[in-house]
Amino acid sequence: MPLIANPRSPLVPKLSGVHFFGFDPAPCSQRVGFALAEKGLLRERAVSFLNDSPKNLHAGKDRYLFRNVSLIKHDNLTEAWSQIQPNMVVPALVHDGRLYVESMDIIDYLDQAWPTNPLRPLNENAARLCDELVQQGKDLHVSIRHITFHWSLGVMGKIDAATQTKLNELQADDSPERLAEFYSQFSQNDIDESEFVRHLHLLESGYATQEARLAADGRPFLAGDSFSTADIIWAIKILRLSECGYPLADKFPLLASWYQRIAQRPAFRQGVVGRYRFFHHAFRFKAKIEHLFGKGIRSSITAAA
Ligand SMILES: N[C@@H](CCC(=O)N[C@@H](CS)C(=O)NCC(=O)O)C(=O)O
Repeated sequence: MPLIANPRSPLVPKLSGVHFFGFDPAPCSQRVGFALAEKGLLRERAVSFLNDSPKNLHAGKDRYLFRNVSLIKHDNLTEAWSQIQPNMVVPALVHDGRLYVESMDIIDYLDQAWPTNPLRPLNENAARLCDELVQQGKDLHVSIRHITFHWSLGVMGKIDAATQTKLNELQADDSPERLAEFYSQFSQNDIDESEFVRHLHLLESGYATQEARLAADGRPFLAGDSFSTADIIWAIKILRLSECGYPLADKFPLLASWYQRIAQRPAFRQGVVGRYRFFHHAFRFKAKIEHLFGKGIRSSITAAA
């Protein structure tokens, strides 16, 4: 559901130009930040997501206004956010009063609206493979959520009973994200360690597929000769795992070199990592300390091997 035809939020129709609602450390938001930067759209300034002062209703040409939805402060678990994104997750994007949700659909929209530097390969076979890899990446999103909460956020990812009750009330009955169920189980320690390890293995089998393809023909990008949305979604998956202390280079060396190349792209530096240096380093530091004490993702890999 990329376009929400009649948004409930009174803010949406007031916005002109591009407004990106996101949270810099969140992987789904980072995908869109990466794509916007690849399209040459510059972040004009950042405001809080509901800011409706007249000077912030309009974003200039080839620019976007960043509207911060803090997942730490649980901005996403509010009525106001549910009126913009009914599944209560980030990101969302408004372009000239039209509201788009779902990160990969937003990227497809950007690709059509700003056709220079296409993000979907022009070659038909490569485009088909790109779609397949994007779908594989989307399917693994729930694994990234489990891994992030377990090996990165820990207790910081738990919510209290009052927030849970509010979330249960606000979440749409048919929400595919099942955020309320996830928070309830996670906050009450109802998810067994083996379930987190299962998600890690699912992600690793995705990494193994990419590694094998890179080994087969030395291709520079995941879908072939050109950079594509497949590189966007998979690079962000690796960024998240690297912040959990995952030893990618030891386990998947070709994928690690590919990732290094992607991470050198100016759009990745500007649109992704440059936006949240503090959290990026804090997550990595936490993972290093845990490793020193024999905890964290590396010890789980060793224990499961
Ligand atoms: N299918 C959605 C998934 C979005 C999603 O899960 N976003 C996460 C951040 S990566 C989120 O907002 N989680 C809310 C939370 O953790 O409270 C998309 O691709 O846009």
